[in-house]
Amino acid sequence: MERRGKEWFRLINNVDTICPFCGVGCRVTLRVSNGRVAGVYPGEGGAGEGKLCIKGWSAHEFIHHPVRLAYPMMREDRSQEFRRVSWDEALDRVAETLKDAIAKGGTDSVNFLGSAKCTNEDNYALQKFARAAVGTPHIDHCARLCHASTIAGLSEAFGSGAMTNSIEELEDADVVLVVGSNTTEQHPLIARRILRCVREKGGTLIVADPRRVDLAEFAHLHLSNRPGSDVALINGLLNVIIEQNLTDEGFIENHTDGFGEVRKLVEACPPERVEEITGVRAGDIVKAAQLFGRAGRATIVYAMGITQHAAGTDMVLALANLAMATGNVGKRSSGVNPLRGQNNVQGACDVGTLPAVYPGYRPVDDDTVRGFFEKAWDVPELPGKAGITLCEMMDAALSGQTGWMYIMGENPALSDPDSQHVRAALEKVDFLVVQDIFPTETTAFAHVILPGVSFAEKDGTFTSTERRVQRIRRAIEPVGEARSEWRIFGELAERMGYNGMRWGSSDEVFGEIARVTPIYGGISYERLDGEGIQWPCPEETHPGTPILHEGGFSRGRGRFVPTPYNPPPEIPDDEYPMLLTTGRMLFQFHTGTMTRRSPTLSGIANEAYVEINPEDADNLGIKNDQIIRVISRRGEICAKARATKNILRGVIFIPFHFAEAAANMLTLRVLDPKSKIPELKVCAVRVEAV
Ligand SMILES: Nc1nc2c(c(=O)[nH]1)N[C@H]1C(S)=C(S)[C@@H](COP(=O)(O)OP(=O)(O)OC[C@H]3O[C@@H](n4cnc5c(=O)[nH]c(N)nc54)[C@H](O)[C@@H]3O)O[C@H]1N2
Ligand SMILES: Nc1nc2c(c(=O)[nH]1)N[C@H]1C(S)=C(S)[C@@H](COP(=O)(O)OP(=O)(O)OC[C@H]3O[C@@H](n4cnc5c(=O)[nH]c(N)nc54)[C@H](O)[C@@H]3O)O[C@H]1N2
Ligand code: SF4
Ligand SMILES: [Mo]
Repeated sequence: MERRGKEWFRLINNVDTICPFCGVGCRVTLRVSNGRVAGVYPGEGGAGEGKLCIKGWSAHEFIHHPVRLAYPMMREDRSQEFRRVSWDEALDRVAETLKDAIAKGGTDSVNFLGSAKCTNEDNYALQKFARAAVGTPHIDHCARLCHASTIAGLSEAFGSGAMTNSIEELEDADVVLVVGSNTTEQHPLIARRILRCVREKGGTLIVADPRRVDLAEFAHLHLSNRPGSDVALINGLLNVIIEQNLTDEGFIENHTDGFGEVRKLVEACPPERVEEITGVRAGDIVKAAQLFGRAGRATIVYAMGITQHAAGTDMVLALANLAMATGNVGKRSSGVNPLRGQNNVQGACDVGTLPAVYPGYRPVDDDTVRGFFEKAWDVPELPGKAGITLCEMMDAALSGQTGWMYIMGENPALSDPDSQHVRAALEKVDFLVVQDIFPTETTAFAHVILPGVSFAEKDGTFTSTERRVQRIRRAIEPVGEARSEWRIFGELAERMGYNGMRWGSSDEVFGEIARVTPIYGGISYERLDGEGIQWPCPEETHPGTPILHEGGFSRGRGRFVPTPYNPPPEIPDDEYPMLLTTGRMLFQFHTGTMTRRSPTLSGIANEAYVEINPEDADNLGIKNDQIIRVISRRGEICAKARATKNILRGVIFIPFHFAEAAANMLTLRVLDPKSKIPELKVCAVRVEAV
């Protein structure tokens, strides 16, 4: 075969970018050969310290999968097959139907979902399109299912809803309290720091989780509390800390308000009472409180075990109370550290893919803020009210209020609670546009499917869980006719008669983000060539901010908020006697669109299972590996039983990755009133041998 010079250059090429899976944001180098990504290697340094977990090592495997969406597809109605169409035809149709929908039902009848898998530039473009070109406030994304309660809780307590400290600091803590985070499987390169703290640097680890997760093996104390009982547990810890004078009175006095009310509340939560609610022995609660309260530097790490509850915001507020009462905010190796899940969920939130805030978390109902964006985006009027949230969009679709929906890079048919309800909602909307890189359970309901580009085919930025903005770089040409997402919104904007989105490059989009988002104000692609930059970074000379609230809280003074314990909305009873909690495993990611297409990952684990305590299994006549049926008030699924002592009696655990045994057929659609996050971690079920 003849090789011309240019192709020869392209034969092997290394491109430095960021892992597309979790929020740790490890650096990867893509090895490109003949226009294809042939392998992934760890990039030097960064959060992952030159290491990757198995998902990172396998990140090239889905990119060239034969079923990647390669061209736009369309159909008139859901009874027809999809046909391949040109980009012009598809985008014309999207714009026409959007105009019709607005003419018929107003801008309130159209909804947009952004994507924590896509770049900051992509999400900025989506929310700007929705707000400026369409005029609707109804924009949200999967952060609603994930850390909405963190944003609500930590904003109220501290003034900023992000991880207070940096990943690297974890290893120097005296005490690490890990609550509801299966860190070794879900944030492996953060777990490595915690293990180093405990095994090499003499730190103490406390784990609170109803399952004996791997990290618990290394813990000084494992508190296996009943799912949904964490507010009680944390109030109990604070009770002992106050009782034994382990509070930091100086910090409370100088930096916070409202401690008196919290003190009054937790006085009524002695360890013996907390034991009754949580199932954790009173003696262990006292021990944990003493360890935490006596530490010079205590840090809290948490994830979905805390946030995904109908009382999720209260759970987060309780943790903030604990940190403030012991003076563990605003200094190294301390703080309250929500581990953000998706590769760019932090960034998608930062750039305004949320219904109540413009880029940079500025409230949509503030006239000054709105005025600023009307000027910046050159539109006469922006929506001045908050939009509805993800789960509310599904309700609105079902009730006929929402007639037109655009979903970029999400798979709600599998990832939202109560799948039957969600699928009925997706079926009901008059027109559905889905922009993804693979066919999914959600594209099955679409009228138009648009092929986006994968992380390997685009330039842009992801913001990791430690607020670190990092560059991702295009390594290969788009697969087929796939197009970068922000360009798609630019073209749609033109069709809607709005010309404020004529960017020529992702660099230009980022420049605009920096101009309108003060926390990103001093960041530019040029400055991102090295380590990335942690926001807030307001000016070009600002080095970025590894630790938030140093010397004072973002909101001025920290706010203690009393958090009375409320039981979860659906608890086991005679008919549904077991408690179901759901989550993830190491080898699969969410709805599996990418990981189930990786031979390495699916070769290891590609099957649903139900973790059940062996005593419960015995009582129900269930053997290990036997297929069992799990039934809730919403639906039922069948999967293999996995008997393990690592789970509390009376509780079962199902990972939500597998469409053929979808955990969300069972889950509950009850929302936290403060943050609208659904209760994904507790519902009542019945289990039967099949
Ligand atoms: N391999 C892999 N990694 C991922 C993901 C993935 O899908 N696969 N997803 C990413 C995303 S978006 C996210 S948000 C993170 C999630 O990361 P995690 O939150 O760590 O993952 P989960 O499995 O949802 O839940 C964590 C733990 O909460 C416990 N738990 C359940 N209920 C309760 C409770 O009421 N209280 C307490 N204290 N604990 C409870 C569960 O037993 C489980 O061990 O992972 C990210 N990383
Ligand atoms: N029962 C239960 N349900 C849960 C959870 C739980 O713990 N239990 N956790 C919840 C949490 S924390 C989360 S974050 C959500 C996740 O919910 P989703 O975000 O809906 O799940 P994903 O499978 O990550 O979907 C991402 C989609 O983006 C596509 N994609 C990937 N890269 C790109 C790209 O560059 N461009 C475009 N256009 N598309 C792309 C993928 O193919 C995939 O279809 O699930 C939630 N659901
Ligand atoms: S820890 Fe997260 S970011 Fe790092 S390699 Fe694994 S999946 Fe990728
Ligand atoms: Mo998440």
